[in-house]
Amino acid sequence: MKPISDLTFGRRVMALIEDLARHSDEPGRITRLYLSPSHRAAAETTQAMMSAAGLKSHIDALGSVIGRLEGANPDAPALIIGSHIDSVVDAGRYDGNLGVVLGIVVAEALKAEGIVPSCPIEVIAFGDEENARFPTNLSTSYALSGRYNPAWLDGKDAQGVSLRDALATFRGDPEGIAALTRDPARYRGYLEVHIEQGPLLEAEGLSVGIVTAINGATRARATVIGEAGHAGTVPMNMRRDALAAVAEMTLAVERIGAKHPDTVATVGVALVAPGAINVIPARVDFTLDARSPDDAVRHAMVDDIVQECSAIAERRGVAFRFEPFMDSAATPMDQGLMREFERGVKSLDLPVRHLSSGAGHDAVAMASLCPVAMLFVRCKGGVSHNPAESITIEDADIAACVLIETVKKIVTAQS
Ligand code: HGY
Ligand code: MN
Ligand code: MN
Repeated sequence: MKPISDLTFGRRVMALIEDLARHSDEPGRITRLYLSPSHRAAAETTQAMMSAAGLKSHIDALGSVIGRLEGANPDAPALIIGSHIDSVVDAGRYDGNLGVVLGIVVAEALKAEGIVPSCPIEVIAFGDEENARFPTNLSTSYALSGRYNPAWLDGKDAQGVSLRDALATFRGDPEGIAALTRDPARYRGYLEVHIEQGPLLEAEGLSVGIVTAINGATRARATVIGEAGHAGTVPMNMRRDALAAVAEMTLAVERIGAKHPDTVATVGVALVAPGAINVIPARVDFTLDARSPDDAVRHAMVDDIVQECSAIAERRGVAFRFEPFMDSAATPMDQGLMREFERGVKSLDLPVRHLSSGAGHDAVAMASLCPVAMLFVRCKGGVSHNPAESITIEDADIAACVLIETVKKIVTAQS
């Protein structure tokens, strides 16, 4: 039984997490949207952490932070360890950040043990995994496999700022995107460690689990247009109330999403206009997030939702517009890399538990470049996308030890 360390790694992980958690665009809570000032600050902090760990680091044209250790043979296919440092609104501090700081801790551990990896190792902090600001889909990680959609540059945030303009403010480079494309032959795999964001590991008393596949996801922006009117004078049967229509549509989304045990469907944003107490809502812009491990089931579910919303709009005399902007296929993890994680978990004499991921991750995009695998870490109550998100220092330590052991086996096996 490899002794679990004296929490040295756990303490280091928590310290780096706290260092990153300082960066937010909202006082008193963590909101770090892609290309925001806090994303820039967090990227610079991450770059400094990587440099201190002995990685040659830079911030790329789209804002991702890249740290690279050349290794004994710089021409050997590289191993990438990564995750994201952007967040949702009022986020927790571990979602994404944990996988980035763990990559840095691995680099520190190899340096401390004087281990020169046989191949290059890259640690990457992606910046647009949440897709919470612009209508994009894992844009900064898809760029590495040459799948950046130029239309993303013209997408606008809630304030009407285009991604292109935000990138210029961030000191990124829209002209440098094509050059980010990597040669798949030069990458042997991508490892991502992430909080589970679900209740299973905690329910079974496990610190870590090995991901088998990531569910597919559809995301869309939708609009209902009714008619503004005086809340005091328009009779109820003569209204074209956009919010009442969207309320009915939201319940339809909930009902259809619940039809299958492993599908989910959510209306996460609903912006009401004009938004006055005595005005019948004229317009509602809302979003749909629908997911399933089975792509055919997901597509059928979304078709059902669109059909039902159209019928509701028809009956209520309002206009309904549906604009999908993400169709992310279900993504199986690479069997070979999963076995590497299994070996790492077993080297600590921990039980091996496989589980699927309901949440999306940069690993979905990285699977278009190279083999990918993920390790999940228990989080309290399975809570995430919530400031109450938390992990224990013991689990942080175990995750670090598993990742260090896994990476050491990979990067020394070739020598
Ligand atoms: O929404 C997700 O699945 C991820 O947190 N971006
Ligand atoms: Mn995440
Ligand atoms: Mn997230």
